[in-house]
Amino acid sequence: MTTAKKPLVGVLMGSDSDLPVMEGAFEVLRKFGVPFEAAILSAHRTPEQAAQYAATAAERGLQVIIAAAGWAAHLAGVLASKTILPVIGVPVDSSPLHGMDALLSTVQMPPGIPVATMAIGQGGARNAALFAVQILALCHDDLTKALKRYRADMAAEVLAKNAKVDA
Ligand code: RP5
Repeated sequence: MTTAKKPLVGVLMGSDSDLPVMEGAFEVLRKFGVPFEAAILSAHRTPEQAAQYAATAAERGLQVIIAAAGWAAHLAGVLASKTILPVIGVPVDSSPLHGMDALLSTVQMPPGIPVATMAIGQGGARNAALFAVQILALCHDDLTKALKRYRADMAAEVLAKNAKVDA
């Protein structure tokens, strides 16, 4: 999956079973008009290809990587070890431990190789995309404007609910 323009964000998933969790991230990136690519690569099942993806990401024009994985989720950490691009990790709730295992294996990077770890599951997926947009906004004024509009719309939506609160 690749958008027409040259991708700025690479979204990797450890398995195609992670796709439904990541739909929200794709939706956010599309909403902000951020070109992205998505692929299935695993730290365990396709370790060479995952490492190669990260090692060549910057020269291919990517500026941020989002990595989603469940169980012992080493994908984000492995990618982060092969690139100096910011890597955002999404722990997927696909295991019998409901993602707590993925959360800890994604967030508990030893000092030296950080992974910006989001919340478990669909909420984390959406936030990963928003965080990627915020990183890109550092060099893209149009994204800064769009993010401010997004926040204002969100606040207005919340405040509008007060009209319906019967207390
Ligand atoms: C991880 O194992 C994937 O990220 C996925 O969340 C989990 C289960 O993968 P499948 O067995 O469904 O392919 O590597």
